[in-house]
Amino acid sequence: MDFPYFAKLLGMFELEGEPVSVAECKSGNINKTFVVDTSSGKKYILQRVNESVFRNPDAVMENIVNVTEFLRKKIIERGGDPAREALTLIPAKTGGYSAISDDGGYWRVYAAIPNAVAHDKIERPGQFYNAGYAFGEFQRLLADFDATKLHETIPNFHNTPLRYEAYRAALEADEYGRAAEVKPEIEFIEEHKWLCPIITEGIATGKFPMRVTHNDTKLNNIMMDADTDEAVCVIDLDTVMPGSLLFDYGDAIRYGASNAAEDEKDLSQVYIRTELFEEFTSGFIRGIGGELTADEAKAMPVSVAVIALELGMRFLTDYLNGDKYFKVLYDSHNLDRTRTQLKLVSDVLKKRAELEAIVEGVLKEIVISR
Ligand code: GN1
Ligand code: MG
Repeated sequence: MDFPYFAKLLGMFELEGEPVSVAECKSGNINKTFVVDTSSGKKYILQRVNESVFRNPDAVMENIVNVTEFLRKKIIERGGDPAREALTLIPAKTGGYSAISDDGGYWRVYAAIPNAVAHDKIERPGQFYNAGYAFGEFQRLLADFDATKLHETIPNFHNTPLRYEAYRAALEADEYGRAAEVKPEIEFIEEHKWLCPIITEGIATGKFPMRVTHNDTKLNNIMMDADTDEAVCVIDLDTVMPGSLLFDYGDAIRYGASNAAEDEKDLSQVYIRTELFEEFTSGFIRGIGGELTADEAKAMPVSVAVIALELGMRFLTDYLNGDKYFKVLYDSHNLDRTRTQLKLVSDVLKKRAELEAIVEGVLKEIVISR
């Protein structure tokens, strides 16, 4: 893909000015993302939706349009700046918000959010509190969104027992002859498979209410003000679907409170930083306006282990299947990622009582300050 390729593609969207440069943004394991500078000074984010992951990209776009419109109204009502705090999709010249490139790719363009950055890791105290607040608030703002309007863009996305079944099927097939080298991981998953049904069963019995959730709450899915670290906008709405609060909470902590990156090879560096756990929890519960049930609160720490195990199994499944789902930079990338997630599972379980006490402490503080 060279500059003329992008110029032609961008010509299909209503941009202000002409594109002058296009640079790939490497973060993100699924879609391809590019930052576009234009002659008008406006910046844009160009994305190719991965259609082997999102089988119905039109449904993804419909969800994003609906959710974004809804959030934009709420942001205006509270006196916020919708140009910064809500995503702005750029219309395609032929209608809608997507265009197909000559090679058949499905593309969309967002206006870049000025003076905001996405962090891959926590750099300063307070950032993770802000992230927690933003993801909590995201659920609160969507509490009265009509969930029947949402397409299920990836069915069973956080169905952990089904993720286990998929992993077992990949293991049995062992198409790439990789099963022999993952014996310790197989054993670990067997020992911990009791975690799999915790959230799905809670949903089935009504213990954990269904909400509209983000479902991919990595730290870098929040744009933060470059100067103040204030959380400006929640991005990557591709997987917004009905779900449990615990999906978003567990996923955010397993990523952002980990001391190391998702593909760290030195496992002694991989553990949950309890001070970050506390920051996020405090922000999240406040962001959601304290509107969570006692059962949800109690399950917060263990949900981190559930989601880490789920993602560990997803990475291992992909490793066994020949690395077809997640972008990989080297042969054993998915295996390294598997190992960090499994390490987090054991660390969370080891610290479970301490983490539960932190959640209780945060809840008490909120009750007192009310
Ligand atoms: C993928 O592309 P990205 O980084 O936003 C994945 C998430 C995983 C994450 C792990 C649609 O998200 O579920 O948690 O990688 N998204 C999809 O890094 O599968
Ligand atoms: Mg993302």
